[in-house]
Amino acid sequence: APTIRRIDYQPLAWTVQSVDLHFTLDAKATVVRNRMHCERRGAGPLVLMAEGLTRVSLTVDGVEVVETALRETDTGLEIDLGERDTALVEVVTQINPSANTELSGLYHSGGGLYTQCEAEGFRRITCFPDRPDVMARFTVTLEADMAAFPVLLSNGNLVDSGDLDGGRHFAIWEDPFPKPSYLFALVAGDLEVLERTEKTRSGREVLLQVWVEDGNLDRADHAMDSLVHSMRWDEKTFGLELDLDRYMIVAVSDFNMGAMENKGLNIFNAKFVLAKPDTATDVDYEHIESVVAHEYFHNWTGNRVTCQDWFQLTLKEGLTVFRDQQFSADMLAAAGGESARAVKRIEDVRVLRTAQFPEDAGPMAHPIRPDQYQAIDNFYTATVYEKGAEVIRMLHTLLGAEGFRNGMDLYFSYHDGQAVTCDDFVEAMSEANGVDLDQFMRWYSQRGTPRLLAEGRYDAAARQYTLTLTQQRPDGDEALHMPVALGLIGPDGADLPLMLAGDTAASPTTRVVELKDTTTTLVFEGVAAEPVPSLLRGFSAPVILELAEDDRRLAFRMAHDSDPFNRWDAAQRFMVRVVLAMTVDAAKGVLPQVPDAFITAFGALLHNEKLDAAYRAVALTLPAEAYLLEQMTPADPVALRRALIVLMRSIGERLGDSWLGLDARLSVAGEYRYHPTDAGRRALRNLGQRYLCAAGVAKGVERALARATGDAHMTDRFGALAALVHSPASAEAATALADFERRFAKDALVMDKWFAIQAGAWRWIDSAEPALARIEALMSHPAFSLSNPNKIYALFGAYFRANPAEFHRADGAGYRFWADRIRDLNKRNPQVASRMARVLENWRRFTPAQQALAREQIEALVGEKDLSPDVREVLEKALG
Ligand code: BAL
Ligand code: ZN
Repeated sequence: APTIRRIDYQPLAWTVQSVDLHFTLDAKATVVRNRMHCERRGAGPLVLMAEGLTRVSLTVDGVEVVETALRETDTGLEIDLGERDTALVEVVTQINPSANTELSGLYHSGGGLYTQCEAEGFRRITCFPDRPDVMARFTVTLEADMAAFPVLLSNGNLVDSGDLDGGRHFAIWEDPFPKPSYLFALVAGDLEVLERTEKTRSGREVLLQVWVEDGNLDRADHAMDSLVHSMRWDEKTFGLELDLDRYMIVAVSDFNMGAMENKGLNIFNAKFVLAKPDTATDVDYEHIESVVAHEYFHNWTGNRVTCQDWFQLTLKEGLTVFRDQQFSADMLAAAGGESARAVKRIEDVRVLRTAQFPEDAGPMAHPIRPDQYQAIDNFYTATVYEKGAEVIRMLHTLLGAEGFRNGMDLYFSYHDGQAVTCDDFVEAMSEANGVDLDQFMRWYSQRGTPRLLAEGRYDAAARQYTLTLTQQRPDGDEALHMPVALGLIGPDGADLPLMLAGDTAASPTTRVVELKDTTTTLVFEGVAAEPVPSLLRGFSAPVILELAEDDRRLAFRMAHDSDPFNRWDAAQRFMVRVVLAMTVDAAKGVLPQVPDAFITAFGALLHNEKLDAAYRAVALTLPAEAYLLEQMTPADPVALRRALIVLMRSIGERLGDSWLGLDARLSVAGEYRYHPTDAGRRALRNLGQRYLCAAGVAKGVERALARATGDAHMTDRFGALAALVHSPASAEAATALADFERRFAKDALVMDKWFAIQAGAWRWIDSAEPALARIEALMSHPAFSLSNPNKIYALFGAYFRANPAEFHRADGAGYRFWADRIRDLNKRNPQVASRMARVLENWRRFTPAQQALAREQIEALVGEKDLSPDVREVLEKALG
C-alpha cells in the first residue's frame, strides 16, 4: 500500500454541500441511492472514494456520466465536471451486508444492520469524498421489511416515518449539523429501548435513548445514568450543551472497537453498554461510564469541530480522552473523595505505561500527530489516545483550569463547524492565555518517551538543596516544554516549604516548574536538613523519571509522600527493583528470595487503615508483566513469571493473617451498588484473595471457591474465580470454571470473561496444562466464534498480551499459533488481525533464541501475497 504523508495534504476541488441518501435495506442486497449536491472549491475533478461497491448507475445533473469523463483510481473514481461550479451527482450502489466480515461499512450482526464508518468505512457504503474535511448536511431515508427491521435509526432528528405496501416501512432522518462522512450511522433491527427525557441547562427538552438487543433491557440503566452525568458535567465544566433533540446509544454484539461517536447515534460494543450486578464487575461499570462519556464528549470535541485530516486524529482523541478522564475523576471524587481521584490518575498512568511506553519504544513508535501511515486504522493507538491525553493534560497544568477553559471557549468560537488541525487548537490555548506555546508544539512532532534524569545535592552549611533536571529525548530532538510538579520531603515525613533563589516567600509545598531547556538547575534555599525529593507529582509529564533511590528511600516515600500518585509510584519502583533482582536469580535456576525490607514496606501500606481500600488495592498490586518486561534486556517472560510466582506466594504466606482479617472486615453489606468506596473494598478483598490463593492458604482457597460458586454478584464471583485460576489450586479452579460455564453459557459478554481468564492462566505447577492446549480446545466451544471481535480479544488477545510466559514458549508453539491466527483473521477482518499482529512487534526485545523463532513466523507471514495493508504495515515495520 502507498504511504500517505501529512505534508501532502491538499483540499479537494469539490465539496458536498448536502446529501440525500436512500437505503433499501436488505441483509444480503441493500441498494443505496446517493444524491450529492456538490460545490466547486478549486480546479480539478470530483474525487469520490469507493471500496468493494457494485455500481448500478451514475449521473450528473440527471445525465449518465460518459466514459471519457470518468477515471477509475486505486481509491475510487474521479469525475470531470467540466466548467460547472455546482453539480447534482447521483450514484446508486448495491452492497451485501451479510458478506461484510470486516465490520467496516454496513454489516449484519445478530439479525440487525449496523454501520461503522470511521475512519474509511463510508466508501464501502457509497461513492463519496470520504474525508473528514468534507462536511455535508445529511438527509437519510431508510426503507425495510417491518418484521425483520422494526426499528430504523439514523443521525439527527426523525422527520417522518410510516408504512409502505408489502409489509415494509420507512423512516426519514435529518441531521441539522454538517458533518464528515465518518460520522454517518444507521441502525435497522429488532431492538428494545430505554428512554428518558432531560432538560438541558438552557431549558431545551431532549430525548435520550439506549437501544439494546432483545432481552437486555434490564442492563441499560447504568449506561443511561452515565449519559445524563456526562451531559451535566460538560454543561458545568465547559459550558457545552447537547445540541440535538434526540441522542441515541445503540449496543451491538459485533464491533471492532469500543464505541463510535456518530452524530446523535452512537454505536457501541455491547460490552461498554450492558451491565447489571450479576453480569458486570465494578471495572465494567467504570469502563461503561467512561466510554459513554467519551463518545458523548466527542459531540463537541470531534463532531462540532472535527479533524482536517486523519493525521490530526489526536486533536479529537487526545482531547476527548483527557475530558473523559477528568469526568471520571470528578465523578469518583464526588462519591469517594480525593483519594478516589488519585486512584483514577494511577489507573490512567498504569495504562499509559503498560500500553503506550512499549509502543513508543518499538517499531510502531510515532508522534501523537504521525507524519505518515499506510493504513489509518493502525493509528488508533495508545500514543494518539493516551499520550495525546497527557499532552492535553500538560496544557491544563500549565494554563490552570480557568486558562484551559478560556482556551476551549476561544477554540469553539473560532472553529465551530470546521475541520481543523492540532495547531489551531494549541493556538487558541496560546491566544486565550497570552502564552507562547511554540516550543510546546514539539510534543506533537517527537516520538519516543523522553527521560528525565534527576540529581539532588544537599549543602548543609549553606542550607541549600540543588536539584538538576536533565531531559533526554530518544531521537536527540530539541528540548521540550515540560511541567514538572515537585516537592521536598523533610526527615520527619512532612513536606517542606519551597523557596527558590530569588523568591521573596516560600511557595506551597508542591510547585510546578516549567522546564524548557535540556538541563535545568533549581536551588532551594533555607533547607534545614537533607530532604527527599518527590518529583513529577501527579505524573505531570509523560516521561520516564530516573532518580537514584535506594530501598530505604523508596520505603520512606511509600510511607510519607504526600502526593498519592508518587506514593504509589514509590511502591511500584520498589516492586520493579525486587522483581527484577528475583528474575535474575530465576533465570540462573536459583530460587529467588524476597527481601524482608520489601515485605515490611508492603505490609505497612496494607496495614495503614488511614488509606482508603481502593488506594491500598492499587498500591499493593504488582506492576503489569508487560511493564516489567519493558525494564529487562533481554526480556525473559519465563524467568519473570517464576519470580512473580515466588513473590506472590511469599506475600500471601507472610501476610496471610492480615489478608484473611481484611477479607472479613472489608465485606460490603447489602445490595450491590456501583460506588467507589464499595468498589475499593471489593478490589482490596479480591487482591487479597489473589495472594492467599497464590500461597495456597487453605482458608483463602476455601472462601474463594465458596464465593466463585455461590450467589455473589459478578465482582465477587469473578474476583474469586480469577484468584483460583491464577493459583496452584487447580482442582478448585476447575470446579469454579465449570460452575461459571453452567451459569452463563448463554450470556456472550460474561462468557468473554470465562474465555479470557483461561487464556491468561498462569502455570503454577510444571506438570499443569499449558495455556495453549486449553485455548486450542476452547476454540471449539459452542460459545466461541471467530466472527465476533470480543471473542478474539478474549481468547487470543488475553493469551498474547496477558500471558507472556506462556505465549513466548521456548518451543515456539505460541508464535506458530499466533501466525495461524493472523493468517485466518486477515481474511475475515483485517482491523482485528492487525491488532493481533501487533503483539509481536517488540520481538527484538526477547532472547536470541526467541527472536529466531519469532522472526521465522513474521517473515513467513510477510511473504504471503494476500496480506491486508493493515497487517502488512505492522509486520513490515516489525521486521524493520
Ligand atoms: N472515534 C473512534 C472511537 C472513539 O475514539 O471514540
Ligand atoms: Zn474517541
